[in-house]
Amino acid sequence: MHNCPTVPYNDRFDPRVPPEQAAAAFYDVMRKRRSVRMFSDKPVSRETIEALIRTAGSAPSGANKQPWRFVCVSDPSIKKQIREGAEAEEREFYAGRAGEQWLEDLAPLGTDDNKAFLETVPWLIVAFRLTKADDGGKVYYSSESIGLACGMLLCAAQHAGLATLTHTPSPMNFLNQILNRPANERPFLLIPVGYPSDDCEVPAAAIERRPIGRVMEVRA
Ligand code: IYR
Repeated sequence: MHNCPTVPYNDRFDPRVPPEQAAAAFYDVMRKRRSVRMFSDKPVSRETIEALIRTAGSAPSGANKQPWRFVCVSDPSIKKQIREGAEAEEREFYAGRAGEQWLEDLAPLGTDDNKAFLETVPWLIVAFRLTKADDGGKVYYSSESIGLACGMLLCAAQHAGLATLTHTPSPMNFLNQILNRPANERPFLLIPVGYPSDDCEVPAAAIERRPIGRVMEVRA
């Protein structure tokens, strides 16, 4: 690294917790995550949401351009508009736009075009990918970058004891209109964040994870 000012870094790791233990503990938190579609209306503080967004915003990004914006909605009238916009798209999706194969693949999840949870849940986080930086400059690997940021946001929410869904009504441009976003912002994911409802259930069919041997290949 030439001509690049640096700061010490290796003092920021805690040598007392062995990685085996820390990794297993984190896995234990994350393995319990499920996509939730039955939310409680129990409030979540703005402070909590801000910490989740700070975590997301700490993700690596191409040339550190941070090509993301997270619009956090708790206003009931905006949540209602988002529900209506999403349900309008989903009605067409389930009525045929998805095609037979896709609908067949979704059948075990039991999803449909009713998205009442978009109004019940205390927060909707709408992740927008920036196609250009706010100053009009270039961004790099923006899909990878915002994907990483959203992944970290999901981890942070799970770690905080909150449930999430990665909701992708398609197309999602209605979110630009409702949330008044500029042309350099493309909706990427709609992430409801809250507590599961008391009667929350999730599809039994989606519980199985592929075994490690199918997910991981080792060359040691
Ligand atoms: N967006 C629709 C359909 C849907 C698509 C996929 I791929 C899923 O994993 C789940 C649902 C909906 O939210 O119902």
